[in-house]
Amino acid sequence: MRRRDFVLSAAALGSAPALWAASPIKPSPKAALIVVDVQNCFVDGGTLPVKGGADVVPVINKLGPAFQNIVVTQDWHTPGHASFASAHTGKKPFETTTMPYGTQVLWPDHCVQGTEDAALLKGLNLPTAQLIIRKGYHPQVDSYSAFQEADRKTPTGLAGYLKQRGIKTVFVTGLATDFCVAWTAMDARAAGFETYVIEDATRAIDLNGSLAAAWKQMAAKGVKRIQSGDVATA
Ligand code: VGL
Ligand code: ZN
Repeated sequence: MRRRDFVLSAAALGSAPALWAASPIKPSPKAALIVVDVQNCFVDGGTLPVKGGADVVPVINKLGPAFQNIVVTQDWHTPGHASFASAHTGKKPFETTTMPYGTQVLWPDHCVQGTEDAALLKGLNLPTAQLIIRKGYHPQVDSYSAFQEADRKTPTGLAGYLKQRGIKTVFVTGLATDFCVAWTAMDARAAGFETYVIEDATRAIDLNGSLAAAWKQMAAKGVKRIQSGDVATA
C-alpha cells in the first residue's frame, strides 16, 4: 500500500465509531439478561459493601423490559463458609489463603443463606425474571461465577438451563464487576455464549488492581464491554 492510501484509510477509520454508535443493540428473543448479586450484602449497610453498589438498580430496572429472558443470581453462603476470613485462624478480611482449588480471597462474613443481608435489593424491579440461581452454598467451595464453582469443575446448571431454552447471547450486569460479574462473563464465553458486560450496570470492589485485571482478562476471552446506552430500551 502506498503511503498516501494508508493516510486516507486511517482517516476513514477515524470517522467510523460515530457511525457505529448510531445503532443500538436490540436484545433478541435468544438473549438473556443476567443480574448478578444485587443483594443487601453488597451495598451500603451490608456486610461487604461495594462502592456505589445501589446505583446499578435504576440502570438494571431500565434494561429489564428490553429482555424476554432474565436470570437473577444470589451469593448464598453457609454460616462459617470457607470464603470468610472468620473461618481461618489468624486471617483478616481481604487477605488470601490457599484452598485445594487455588488462591482464595478471604471476605468478611457476607450473604449468609436466608438472612436479610442476602436478600435482593428491595428496589430491584424485574417482575419478568424467570430464574433465581444461588451459588456459593457448598461450605468448602466459593463460587464467584454463576456457571461454575471455584473448584472449576462443579457446574451450577446455568449453562444447561440457558442452552435448553435456546439462549445464544448473555448480557451481564450487577455486583461486583471484578469478581462475580467478571467470572460469570468469562464462564459464559467458555460455555459458548456471545457475552456482553454492561459496564454502567456494574460496580467494582477493586482490590489491589483487580478491576483493571478483570477487564483485561475479559477482553482476552472475547467478552464485549458496553454501556447501557448501547442497548435499545423502550
Ligand atoms: C462477590 C466477593 C465475595 C461478588 C461475592 O458478588 O462479586 N465478591 N462474594
Ligand atoms: Zn461471596
